[in-house]
Amino acid sequence: MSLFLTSRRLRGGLTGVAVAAMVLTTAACGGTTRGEDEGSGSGGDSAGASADPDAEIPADLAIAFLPKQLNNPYFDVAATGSERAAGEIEGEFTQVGPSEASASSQVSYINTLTQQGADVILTSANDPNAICSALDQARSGGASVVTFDSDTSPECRDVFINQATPEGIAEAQIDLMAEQIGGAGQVAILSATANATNQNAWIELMTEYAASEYPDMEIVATVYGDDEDEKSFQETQGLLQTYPDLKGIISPTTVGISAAARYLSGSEYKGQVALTGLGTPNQMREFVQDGTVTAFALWNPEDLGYLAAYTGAALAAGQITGAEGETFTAGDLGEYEIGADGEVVLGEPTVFNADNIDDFDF
Ligand code: RAM
Repeated sequence: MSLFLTSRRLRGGLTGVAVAAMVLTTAACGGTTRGEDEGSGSGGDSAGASADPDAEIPADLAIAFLPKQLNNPYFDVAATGSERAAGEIEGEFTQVGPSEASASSQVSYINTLTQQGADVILTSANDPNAICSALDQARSGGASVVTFDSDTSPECRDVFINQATPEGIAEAQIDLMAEQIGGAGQVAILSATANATNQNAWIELMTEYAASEYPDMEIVATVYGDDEDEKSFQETQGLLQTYPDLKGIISPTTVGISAAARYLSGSEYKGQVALTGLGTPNQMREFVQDGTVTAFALWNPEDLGYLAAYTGAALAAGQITGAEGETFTAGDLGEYEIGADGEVVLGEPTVFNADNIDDFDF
């Protein structure tokens, strides 16, 4: 079983946790690789059987970026990474997507991309299964499909670019909360949408990890802001009313954590109720500076988009088929290896706090 190669641009922060988690995940995922699945537009053969690592990336690849929703600052940053990669390989970049992150809202966009003959579709799935038949058609039509950020079921795409290991992401958030509340008390989770693959994986792992590592920390509720600013703001307010003894909120979504921070910063709970989770430094800076938030985490979404686009190009070129053990080069980020279940891990998340937040601009 091969280990994932991680980005050469690993950042500081969660080293121990994330590296240990990466090894654990690798050991835990066995079984199928993408190469055993049928229907890949890029081949779908066993490792190395039809991959040609030296194949040239053709010019003018039509590369489509389909986020969970438009106008989410996190995906806007990821799109700049994909667009930069597309520029480097002389591809044609387009972004399309729904205004809301509901389960099937991406289907019609995929169908249109298929009709237009997209070569590469990069998408973060709002639901593990809702877009599978649309993606099947796209792949039958010759498109290579790369999921990033939030996966579909593995058989629905060629490769998934995971931002970090789910264990690393989950444990980081629980450890950050434990540090901020002394490891004890009621904690609630403010998530994005109820069907999101990434959110649900992290919530399950956070719950397990908290129960085993911090028995005095009680996760009392999970609520959904649907990655809408106003709904996330209201859900935060509702949590504080419903749970007067609440010690902290974990929001594993950039939309949720920034809305929760805005609510807390203007309320009596500022500095009293801890808030952590996953946020962009640019959205969270003012709330770290005003004392609402001590520390939170994220990866670099631009790198995520950049790696996804290079992966799509490598698939379209035939450099890789999506099978475990294949390697390819993702521009400035260097070489990556495909792990079990057609998954590539970007690297480790970074923890942001008052000391380092000004070093980041995204
Ligand atoms: C939001 C989305 C996305 C998630 C980030 C952390 O922008 O829910 O899927 O990865 O937050």
